[in-house]
Amino acid sequence: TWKDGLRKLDTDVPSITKSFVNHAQTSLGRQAHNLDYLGAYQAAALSVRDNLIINWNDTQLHYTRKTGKRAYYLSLEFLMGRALDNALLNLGLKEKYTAGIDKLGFSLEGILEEERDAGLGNGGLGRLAACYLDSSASQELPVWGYGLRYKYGIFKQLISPEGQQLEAPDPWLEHSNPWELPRLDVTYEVRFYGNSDRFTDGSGRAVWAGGQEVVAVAFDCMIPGCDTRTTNNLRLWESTPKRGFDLNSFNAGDYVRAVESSNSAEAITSVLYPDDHTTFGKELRLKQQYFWTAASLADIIRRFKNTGKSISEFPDYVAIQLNDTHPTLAIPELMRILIDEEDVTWDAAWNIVTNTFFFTNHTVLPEALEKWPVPLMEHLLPRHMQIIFDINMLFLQSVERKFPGDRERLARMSLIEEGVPQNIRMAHLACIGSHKVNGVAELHSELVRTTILKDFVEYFGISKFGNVTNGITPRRWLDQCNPTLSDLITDTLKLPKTVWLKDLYKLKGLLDHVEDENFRVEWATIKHANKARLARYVRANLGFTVNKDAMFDVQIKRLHEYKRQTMNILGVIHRYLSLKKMTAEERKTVTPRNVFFAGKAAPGYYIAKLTIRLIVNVAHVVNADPDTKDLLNVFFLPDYSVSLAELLIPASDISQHISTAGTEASGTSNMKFCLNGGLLVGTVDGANIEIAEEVGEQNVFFFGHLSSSVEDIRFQHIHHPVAVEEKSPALANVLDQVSSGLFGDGSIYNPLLDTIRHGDHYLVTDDFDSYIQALRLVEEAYKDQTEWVKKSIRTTAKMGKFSSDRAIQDYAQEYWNIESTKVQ
Ligand code: 26R
Repeated sequence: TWKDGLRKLDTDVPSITKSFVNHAQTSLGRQAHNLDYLGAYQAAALSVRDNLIINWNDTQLHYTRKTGKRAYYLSLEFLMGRALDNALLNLGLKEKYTAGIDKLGFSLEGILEEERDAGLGNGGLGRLAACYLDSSASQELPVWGYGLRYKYGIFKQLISPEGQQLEAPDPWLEHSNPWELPRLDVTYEVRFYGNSDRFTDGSGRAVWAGGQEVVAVAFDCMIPGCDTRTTNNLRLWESTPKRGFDLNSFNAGDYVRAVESSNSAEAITSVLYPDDHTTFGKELRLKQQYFWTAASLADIIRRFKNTGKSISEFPDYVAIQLNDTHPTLAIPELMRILIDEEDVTWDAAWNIVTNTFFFTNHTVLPEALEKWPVPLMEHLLPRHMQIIFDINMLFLQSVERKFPGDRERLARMSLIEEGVPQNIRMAHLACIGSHKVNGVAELHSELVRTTILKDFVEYFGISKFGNVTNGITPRRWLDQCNPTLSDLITDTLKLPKTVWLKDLYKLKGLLDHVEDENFRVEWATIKHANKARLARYVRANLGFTVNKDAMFDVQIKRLHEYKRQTMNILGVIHRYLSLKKMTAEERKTVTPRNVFFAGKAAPGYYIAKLTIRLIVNVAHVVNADPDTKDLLNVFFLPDYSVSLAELLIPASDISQHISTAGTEASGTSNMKFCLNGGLLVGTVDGANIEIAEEVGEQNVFFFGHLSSSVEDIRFQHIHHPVAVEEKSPALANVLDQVSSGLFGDGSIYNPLLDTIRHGDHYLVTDDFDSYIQALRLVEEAYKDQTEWVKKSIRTTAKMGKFSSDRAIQDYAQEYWNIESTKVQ
């Protein structure tokens, strides 16, 4: 019988070696004599996967039987990184696998290095989605993720000897992906183009027909929770041509055209757009968005209908979180399905929609607010364009009733921005179609309420607009990336590891040990070992020698003007110039510092690429100068990724989060550094503020103007410009040195330097002196190592709030209204 056939897994060491060998032999067709490390990784992954699949099957069956409310997280990006170590830790099997694999002559550490990162995201938004999946499973919440299975993830970054960023494709599936299950049984057809004809019966219904159809195929990825059997699902869609796709071309003998059209179906999920915080309005991206939201909604509705409940109960059983505006087409798509296919009236449909969706905004930068040209939408999705116009008309009528005669307000709030062409404002659509809207840190949520959605707060009332401060998973960002610190914490708190990992507020117990010298020595020794580990990586992969006894100062994030990597490198130059002026005696008092940068620039972002170039060329000069090379070194580590972050974060003494106040919605790496005992140098922005509230301002190096003055300062820049020389002579000198060729042909950098000399939208000039002062204070503080280590411990101890478990519980309770449920 079926039952007799079911596998039960034993997890003792002999069973683990047996399962590993079985997979090498019969899944991979390999033998002991020809099993290399890549093969060993695959065998290990398949063996671990067996555990995940069994838990995953049981979890899904449990959800189906229980039929309570579920939540779905729609994100165009999931920046997952590697899966094997994470699965082993969450299953609690790492030690046994280490032993079992060791017996076969492999090291687990070596095996883990063979895995490619799943880089299906750009930065903060994508990694946040990954942390939320880990927390949902760990908190035993019925949550699925929905995304796209890009054939190529975020590009591989190469740096030329001149310091230019080059982009290469990331064929991450090349070695096959053991962590996904192709579900050829789960497919949906998705239509593009064609015509939409409204019924003439006044029902508001329409028929959308013609155009092209493509097929979405599901690939399921297992998301294991920590210390629980709950294993949730991340469903990623792949686009394939519809069978018999463009058969007409075949019949006409035009084989090549038929193949071309099949290529165009596959193009939809071929590549992740590498743009971060800038919109381009590309048709293929809009196609991606619709393809993904249509397939996901069809899947969600099919699952709901299987429960036999009436469609009016949909919001009682389904909550859908929109990760930024990228999935906003889900709103008109659900309207379309309800009205055209389910025969629901407009008002009832709108009621269902606005009780189902929740919208998170992740940035207030104007250039990052999505807009789609009306003609493009009309062409690609004619029915959705009609629905959006209808939503807009009814909405504006209602605004007019509330604020009679306020024409300007109507223009500001309209879903349509006037112009040639007209544009659809996706954030407005996401806002009015959602039950609640939230920002990702206190300051950011307040900016959402008072700037980009101010009119909507006045219309809907304040209670629709909340805040959920971001969080990070302590499993990956402490236990996995810093195992020795994790062990020390476990020993010190005298709690089982999974207890504090799942209740991160328990870390405050570390405060009782701050005065214990032995503990402090162990703490510092671990930081030092993590620096040595990073130094070995840099030596082996880049060929540079890194002084592991220096202070490690790290800034790793996407390159962007608002994040001000430029200010950091100009600060480095300032320091270099000061060191050059010192006597040999004076230099002896200086703390050696290694400054690390890593991050990718959007391929079309010229200024960001120039910043990389400047960093690389400053590194060439500074690292080679005999006067300074023992005191100051600069490293740009190419191809930043989740895995590289796992190496860098545990090694940092300080990290830099220096965005112009009001521009970084939250930041999440700031939390990761602090969790690993690194201190912050930062502006009063995003989650830095809440971190300082938790750890105390005396443990954070704050500087710079506050967000409340930024607008005024920008106004001054435009109407009463003051030269850099007057505002910051120190900065003016640095700019002159760059221009005059200290780091190679200075003229190359003028377009970058001019952004500061003229306009200076990101206030580098205004903040530079206080930035340099903050770094001086860092150096002072670092000299007292005893006090420094105390600060480090106190910082880690106060990170409880920033666990993504807290964040996801907040969403579950205040937004989705879903409950934890234990898999039997
Ligand atoms: C191209 C356009 C549509 C686009 C705009 C913005 C594409 C991608 C983005 C990325 C934005 C939304 C993003 O990643 N924002 C970051 O979200 C993090 C998680 O909430 C925050 O920590 C971080 O501060 C914010 O910049």
